[in-house]
Amino acid sequence: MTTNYRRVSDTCKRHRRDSSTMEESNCITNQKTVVAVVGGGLVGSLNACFFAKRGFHVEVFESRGDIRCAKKVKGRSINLALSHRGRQALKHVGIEEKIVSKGIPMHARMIHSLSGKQTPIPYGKKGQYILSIDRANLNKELLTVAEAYPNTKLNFDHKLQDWSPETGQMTFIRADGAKDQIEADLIVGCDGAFSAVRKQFLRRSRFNYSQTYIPDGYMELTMPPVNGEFAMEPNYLHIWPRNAFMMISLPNLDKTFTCTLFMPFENFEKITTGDEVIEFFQEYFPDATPLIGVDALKRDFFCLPAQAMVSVKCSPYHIGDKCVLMGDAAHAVVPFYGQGMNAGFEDCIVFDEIMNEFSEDLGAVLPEYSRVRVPDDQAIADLAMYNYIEMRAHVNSKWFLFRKHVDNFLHMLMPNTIVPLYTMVTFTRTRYHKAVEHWQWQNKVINQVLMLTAVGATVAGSCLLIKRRTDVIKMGLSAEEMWNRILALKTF
Ligand code: FAD
Ligand code: EGU
Repeated sequence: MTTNYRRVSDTCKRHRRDSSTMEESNCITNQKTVVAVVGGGLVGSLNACFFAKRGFHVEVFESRGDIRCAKKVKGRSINLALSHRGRQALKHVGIEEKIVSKGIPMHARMIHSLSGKQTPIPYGKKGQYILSIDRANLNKELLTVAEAYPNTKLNFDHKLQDWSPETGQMTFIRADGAKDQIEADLIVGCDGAFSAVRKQFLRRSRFNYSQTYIPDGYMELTMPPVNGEFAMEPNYLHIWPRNAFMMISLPNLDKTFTCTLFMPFENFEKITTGDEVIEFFQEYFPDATPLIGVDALKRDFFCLPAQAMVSVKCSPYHIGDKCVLMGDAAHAVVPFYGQGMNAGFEDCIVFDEIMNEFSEDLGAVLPEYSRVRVPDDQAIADLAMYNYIEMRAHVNSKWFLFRKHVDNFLHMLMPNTIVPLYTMVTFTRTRYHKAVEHWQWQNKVINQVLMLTAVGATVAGSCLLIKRRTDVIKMGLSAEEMWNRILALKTF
């Protein structure tokens, strides 16, 4: 085996030298700090824009090839919910409109009950909506914007193998097995949940790290158009809440929907034949089954195995003035709040704000970034995990509707005091940990109000009972069921 080490001066350092001899006015990289962004995914490519905007010399290293050259993967268009925090970050680098124009607004959730009944629940007022965005397209656009800066270079097919916290020297492996050694002043780890940059953090003292796999896997299925039109109402986030099973569906520009089925691996494993798939879907998602298509289901269910979901927390996010983690590399969250990318994008804004505050003094900026951002990322990681547990424990479609109506009703009564948690998370830049604090406070208030209401209702009910001993069982909910629900509210 031959290992070919390219010299450091072949890459970054060369850029520095070249630019000093070039006459072009936009080559101001002479003497500039070299920032290596490891990972050209969503957060890496956006971060490259943030650093490029400041005039740093930016090198992006991505292990895969250029996704803009990749052939289309037909039938699988994976989408994401983009909300306020993510949009604000895109705005900072001037591409909010470009991205938003290719997104599909979702003004409400559409809850599908087992019987096929669909109930919309708005996200908020008219202007409050989230966007369904094509992940691959977003990544492509971000790469193109980053590349347009003269002081940015994209290096595909560069997989980080290791790096040195002492020197900042990185070793990359190329597709042909060749190795590249590259030096940078600042390494920004945006290489996702299984970050290679983070490995050096794990070797250090006083670095906190935890990762948790949830028992569920997810599987993405495509719902094709019907007669050239969307098979369901397009401007909604469709949800089939079934306790341990859940399906979520977001619209795509090509009039398909991407349905994501969340289910314990144990249950995935029990389904081994095409007929069992149909049986399962007919039982839990009868309305969606013909729309996805029986034949497609039988085929696609076995195309790819269910994917795992991991929650990662760590702190601090930096090593000296040399390296910092952002996005999933710093905080992978389970997808049950639709915030992973949004939080990663907000990381970039927060870092940018601190860069302004500390005049780009990396020795001061990096510790401050860890100090400010860790509590917020941990709060959203906890919230997402909490919502996963909550949805599994007792969220069927009726309960989901009930909870959202209670939230919205109280918000309507006291718009400034009671703000639903998802509203603070999704439509504001309230610090995640502050949103949690406010939520815990208002839950106390809500519980007290509900308790009083329940007591009042019980008293009133008793009076009625004494007056006329009619059939109380006629009420949709038994008193015991109602009481259990009120108790369950305490955990929200
Ligand atoms: P990634 O997107 O993982 O990118 C990391 C990049 O680094 C990749 O391009 C990878 O090739 C590269 N890389 C990895 N290792 C190396 C290496 N050694 N050297 C060089 N490059 C490397 N978020 C939302 O905001 N809204 C949603 O609706 C939403 N839905 C989701 C649904 C599901 C089912 C899942 C699993 C996640 C969802 N998320 C959502 C979360 C979102 O996908 C992530 O938070 C987001 O992709 C994180 O971006 P990133 O750039 O940090 O990491
Ligand atoms: C999961 C997977 C509804 C995309 C959380 C809501 C999600 C998304 C919710 C996926 C849910 C759950 C919220 C948004 C969003 C809701 C939210 C979850 C987008 C509390 C592509 N979640 N998601 N909450 O309120 O705040 O509608 O894969 F089912 S968007 Cl789990 Cl707002």
